[in-house]
Amino acid sequence: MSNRIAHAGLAAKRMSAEQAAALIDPGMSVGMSGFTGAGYPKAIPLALATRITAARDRGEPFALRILTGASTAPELDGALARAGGIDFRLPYQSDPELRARINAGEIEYMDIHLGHVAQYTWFGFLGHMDVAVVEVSAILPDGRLVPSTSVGNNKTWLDLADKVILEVNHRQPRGLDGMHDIYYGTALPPARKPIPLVHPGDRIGEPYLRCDPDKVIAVVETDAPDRLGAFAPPDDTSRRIAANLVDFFRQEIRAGRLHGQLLPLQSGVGNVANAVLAGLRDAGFRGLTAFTEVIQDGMLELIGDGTIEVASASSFALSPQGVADFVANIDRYRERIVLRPQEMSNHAELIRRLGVIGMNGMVEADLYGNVNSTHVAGTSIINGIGGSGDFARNGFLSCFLTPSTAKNGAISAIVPMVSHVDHTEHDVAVVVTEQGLADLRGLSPKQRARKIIENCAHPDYRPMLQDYFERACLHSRGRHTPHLLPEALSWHQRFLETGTMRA
Ligand code: 0RQ
Repeated sequence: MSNRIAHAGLAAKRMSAEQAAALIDPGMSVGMSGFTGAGYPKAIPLALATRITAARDRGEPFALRILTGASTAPELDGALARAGGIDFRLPYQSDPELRARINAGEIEYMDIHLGHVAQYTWFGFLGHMDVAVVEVSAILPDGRLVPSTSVGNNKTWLDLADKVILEVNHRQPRGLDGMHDIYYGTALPPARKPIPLVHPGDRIGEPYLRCDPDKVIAVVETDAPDRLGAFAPPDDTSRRIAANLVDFFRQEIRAGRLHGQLLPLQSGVGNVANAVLAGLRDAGFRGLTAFTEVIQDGMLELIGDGTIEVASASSFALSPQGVADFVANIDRYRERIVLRPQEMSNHAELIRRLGVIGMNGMVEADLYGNVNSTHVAGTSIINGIGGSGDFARNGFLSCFLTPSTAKNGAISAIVPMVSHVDHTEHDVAVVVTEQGLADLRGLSPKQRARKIIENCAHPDYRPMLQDYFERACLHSRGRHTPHLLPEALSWHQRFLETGTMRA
């Protein structure tokens, strides 16, 4: 028996990925593990893609509903999308092949708050789940599962799917055992009870996933790494964005609205997020905590050097160097990292109770503080809202960060009106670019507009925004939120027609 599969009944269900993939039929709703490129099944989706391609070559339709934790990797989203095997997908995704097919109208994609996915599935809002395909790092003698490098929605998929297929990945470090905290106390309204978590490091559940062995129809062994990208080092722009935010935190401490250890941090993915974390360390912050969904390199470094005492998340998104450091020091990290289901990492009740500081990237913000995190020119999806909305609405402070321009200056990240709204003006407290920071708390729409133009817009676009705002104020004779409706989206139109928003 494999030393990772200690349950005799489940060991007897071992088979190849091809045999397991043959158990998944066209039209099924499949819940897969995986969150930001960690802990996704590595072999079955590839085998499934081969099977789907063969079926389609024979002229037989074969497509699936695919639900995950968040983004996965080319072996899952990429391979299935390329095979034409996905007809519906949720939630967050970031695979280029999948994105292209969504934007080509071939795949229906539902963008949904990461914190809503599990409860919507329990409510029955997302339909029936036929099969769960979940990567784990080991199976215990009693059939409980040692989770892998992400937890995501695995608990919900294992509970609700009719059948379960497990991938046991020998490459995942054994030292993951004990890092997870799976809370089984959730209930449906009106029977819900308060969740007993009052500090990011609290362990309120158990380290293992429960799974009815009778539901398991296949166990596939793999030995493959999570597919991870290397992060570019912070550039000058992201360092300036980070410096502006760190200065703001210092002012908040001086004003008595934050204490020296701040409040639990949530940090989005990407180079700007990494730069902000490095900026906090360089500024001498110590004893911080994180209540976030993803631990990426910047956060791991801060946990390693003691800047962050404890971090709660649902997954990792590490570069190969980050993985090497994590594996080498896993016993130390296990004391400081808690991996939870995303229904906990992104739970409104917990984010509100802990007073989390949300720091997320964005595509564009408008004069009044509405934020678009997901769409180019209002129509093409990039990745999805992910967890940003969970933190923006419920956090102590919601900060949105971006370079002031994109595409070598052809696009302004500050526009008259956003072309798609993910976070409304009511959920956005702070907008930060390399130009400066706009603190929007307690301001009316017109006050916000002046601050965003002055502090955040790129100098090339500032006069254009000023001109738009002044004419809008004149034209609307002081109305509450001045706009020139025929012009409000003209910057996006100009970009589509001429390749630049510049007039
Ligand atoms: O595209 O690579 O083709 O050039 O968007 O932009 O500047 O590399 O920044 O990696 O931080 O991503 C909003 C997408 C920013 C991300 C977004 C283009 C730009 C580039 C990426 P190219 P950058 P980042 C926790 C929180 C939503 C989910 C979230 C995101 C590409 O932060 O997905 O916050 N957020 N989750 O050129 C047209 C603009 C643009 C633009 C940038 N104004 N117009 N294109 N781009 N601004 C994590 C999870 O929830 C899992």
